[in-house]
Amino acid sequence: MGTLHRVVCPHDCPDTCVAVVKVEEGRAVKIGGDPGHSFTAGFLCAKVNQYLDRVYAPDRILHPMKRVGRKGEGRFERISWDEALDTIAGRFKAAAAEHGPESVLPYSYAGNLGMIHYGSLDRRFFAAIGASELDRTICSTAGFEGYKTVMGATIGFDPEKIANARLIVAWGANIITSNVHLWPFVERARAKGARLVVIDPYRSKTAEKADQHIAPLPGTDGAFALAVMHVLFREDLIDHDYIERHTLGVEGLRARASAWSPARAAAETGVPVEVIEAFAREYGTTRPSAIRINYGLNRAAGGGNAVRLVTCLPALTGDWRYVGGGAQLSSSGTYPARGALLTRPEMIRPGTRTINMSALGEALKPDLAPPVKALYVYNSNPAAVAPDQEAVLRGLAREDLFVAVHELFHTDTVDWADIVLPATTMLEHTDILKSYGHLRVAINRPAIEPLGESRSNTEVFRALAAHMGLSDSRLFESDEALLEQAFDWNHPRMQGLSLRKLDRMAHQRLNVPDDWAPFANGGFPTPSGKCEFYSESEKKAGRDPLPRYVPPREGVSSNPELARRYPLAFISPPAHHFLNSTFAGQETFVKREGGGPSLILHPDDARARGITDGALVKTFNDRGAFFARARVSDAARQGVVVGLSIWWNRFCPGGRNANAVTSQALTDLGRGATFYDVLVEVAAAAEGEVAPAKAASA
Ligand SMILES: Nc1nc2c(c(=O)[nH]1)N[C@H]1C(S)=C(S)[C@@H](COP(=O)(O)OP(=O)(O)OC[C@H]3O[C@@H](n4cnc5c(=O)[nH]c(N)nc54)[C@H](O)[C@@H]3O)O[C@H]1N2
Ligand SMILES: Nc1nc2c(c(=O)[nH]1)N[C@H]1C(S)=C(S)[C@@H](COP(=O)(O)OP(=O)(O)OC[C@H]3O[C@@H](n4cnc5c(=O)[nH]c(N)nc54)[C@H](O)[C@@H]3O)O[C@H]1N2
Ligand SMILES: [Mo]
Repeated sequence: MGTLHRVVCPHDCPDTCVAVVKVEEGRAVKIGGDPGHSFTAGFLCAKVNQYLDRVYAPDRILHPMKRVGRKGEGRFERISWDEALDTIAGRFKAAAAEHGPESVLPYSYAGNLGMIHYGSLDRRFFAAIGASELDRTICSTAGFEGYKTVMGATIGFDPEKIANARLIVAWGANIITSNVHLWPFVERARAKGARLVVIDPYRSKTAEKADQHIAPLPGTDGAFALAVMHVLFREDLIDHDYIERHTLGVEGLRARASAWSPARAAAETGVPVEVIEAFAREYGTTRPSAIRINYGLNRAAGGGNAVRLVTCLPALTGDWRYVGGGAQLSSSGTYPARGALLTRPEMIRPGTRTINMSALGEALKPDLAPPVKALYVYNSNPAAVAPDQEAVLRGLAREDLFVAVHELFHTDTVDWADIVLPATTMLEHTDILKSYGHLRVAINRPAIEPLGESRSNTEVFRALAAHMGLSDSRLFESDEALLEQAFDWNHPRMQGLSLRKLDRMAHQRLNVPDDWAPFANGGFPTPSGKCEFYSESEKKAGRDPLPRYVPPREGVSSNPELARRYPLAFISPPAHHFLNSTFAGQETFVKREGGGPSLILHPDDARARGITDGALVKTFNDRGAFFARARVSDAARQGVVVGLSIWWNRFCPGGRNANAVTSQALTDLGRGATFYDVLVEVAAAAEGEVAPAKAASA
């Protein structure tokens, strides 16, 4: 008995799975993958398999609340939606009256990637009241800019066709953890003889299963890529015909590469010369080769140029000629999405200031002019995920800062809220989704009624606009109207797709050929129509028209003075059972991640510090410190320590996670965060030195 419904996972992951939910008497009782989905192929990840525990979690926030305790104490009392919305509206108006409307700041990211709940009425609402604009840079803007400078758009090989490749390079990509539905296609290629090479400072789950693991120092990928090109040019392993017809600026690129001999790159990256040479030869002689670039290499000072350099490689070798060859960072540019129709940038008042979300700590300083006086957080957990945590927490702790948080769970950010609003899950609202890791569109219809008094993001913004006394009809559009606006339905790639069909089929592939090689005959969506090694638009913007190596800000060789005090590079990539900080509040997943934060150190680095496996260690630099259990293992290369993330602060001994040591410095392109560009020192800690972590909730 019961009915079957299909919903779409909206979490920030390239896979965008369609799940089948069984509902009995209004209650969801079972969840599984949709076998009819060509990419996700009927299985769900370890996290979403347990999704009903999340939907029906006893600690889910189900009604609006106001703070009753001290700031940061996290004690709340139930109130009505009217009281909550009137309070928020009143505080927004008061802040605007005293300090101007820019003293209101929205803070959101990709807690929900559905097109309407990620960005639509929210953007219109904050533009209408004249709030500060938020530059959403915390994840991918550096890589995006790097890729787009070369390619024109984030379009790459069809991920399903990676099965055709004979060499697969996972570059800063932990496929098994953060893109698991690509893995079966990789395995299919390997069954036909393909080799998988992983380029990652850490022996990730993917690197463990690879044919070869190359471990450069964090933030040095640009030097590695230049040396690969150096060998490709030197040994003439390039596709002259493809370069001649479809690229721009090869001579400039050749000149840049000539300066990066494998020996020079070896010194910078920590990868032996022979390894660089052998990789370059293999890449230069294996067709088709597919580079799965992911965001791991875009989180350092030179992350934009690193991705830009790697993106140049397949045009040099002519890999774009082949189905399944080339590179892929994100498939998002393949979709004819109409973001501007959803968000209406024309509503932004000219001259409105923009605040970079990756420097939230700076933005919350009381002496900013005008100061931020009201913060509205949704789809994000900045107290745990934003860099330079001490600065962020100092800001959130300001008595004069009003904080509203729209959430499902009592996150670290909720601790600092004055007003808390309950949000819905994918089972309870409507949305439409593209993907950044495949080529399907999916529609999400509610399977059950919203739990408690929870409301979706769009619903809240309609209600907030009403409580603010606003009347612009664009602020009140229905979810149905927004779905219609999400895509250019007349675009050739949308031929055969429609809302009506999606309602029937749940998901459809974009109208691209089955055997799609997007740039086999050139046709790059750049200003010149070519693959741009040289970019005139970059030059016009006052930047380097050619890609180059930008070393890490906090590198052992680029910043020797800092490295004397803090000699270890620190990276904090995703833990397998968390999704950023989502799921990190659930006991099941906390247990599967070992019960608390750990720090992986190479045996040599551990020995030099008298640290043994399982010991409590303190990881620190000038910005802050966090505590974790040492895991002594050569999965971390020498000189690099790894703290899989993102833990909730409250479950960390001492109440701080990895972001206590990360910095607010920004990337070369895209103004992005530099989470993996950090130097630290690690020391054994006395057990009594820190307050123990709180236990994970049920
Ligand atoms: N299970 C799970 N899945 C996720 C997420 C999650 O938290 N958990 N997060 C989602 C989100 S928001 C994103 S953006 C993506 C992120 O997923 P990915 O794009 O795969 O990026 P990261 O996990 O940041 O890094 C991938 C690998 O890059 C390595 N790396 C770190 N620094 C460098 C470097 O300088 N050079 C190179 N070559 N490699 C480096 C890391 O050790 C890591 O193993 O995954 C999404 N999927
Ligand atoms: N140290 C370190 N820090 C990092 C990273 C790292 O690798 N290392 N990765 C960075 C990256 S790549 C990213 S993308 C960011 C991610 O940072 P965030 O975007 O903040 O992602 P999450 O931590 O998953 O928090 C999303 C929150 O949104 C809530 N949410 C989910 N759905 C909805 C909804 O429909 N409505 C509302 N109102 N809320 C909802 C969830 O419950 C969750 O608490 O973190 C960054 N921070
Ligand atoms: Mo991300």
